[in-house]
Amino acid sequence: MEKRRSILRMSLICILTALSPAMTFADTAPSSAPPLAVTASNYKFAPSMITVQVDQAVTLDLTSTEGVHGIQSSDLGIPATTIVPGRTKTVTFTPKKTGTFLIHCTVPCGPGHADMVLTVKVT
Ligand SMILES: [Cu+2]
Repeated sequence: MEKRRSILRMSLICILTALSPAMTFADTAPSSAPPLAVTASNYKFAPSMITVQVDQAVTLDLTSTEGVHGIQSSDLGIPATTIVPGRTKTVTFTPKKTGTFLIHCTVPCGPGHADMVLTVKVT
């Protein structure tokens, strides 16, 4: 009986040892989500709305096809970021609360500037 218990214990240790690398990988991976591409132009972001997960790091690949634009959100932890044609700006942030956040373009870019909004849904 004691021997059987010992074998069971050893089996359990082997199973946990075999599983732990995968568990460690899942725990330490900052984000399994692929980067989200957001393209700015006069006077919109495309897509105009993105959905991200709370407490999960997300990376935005920001480009502009027309004009200089920008984003910033203290609610979401997005630093002031200028988006210039011909360059990809990469921003990584981790949303800390759920909700819908409107990010207005931070660069006065022309007549449609006031309506230029990127909506970020955190679920
Ligand atoms: Cu603007």
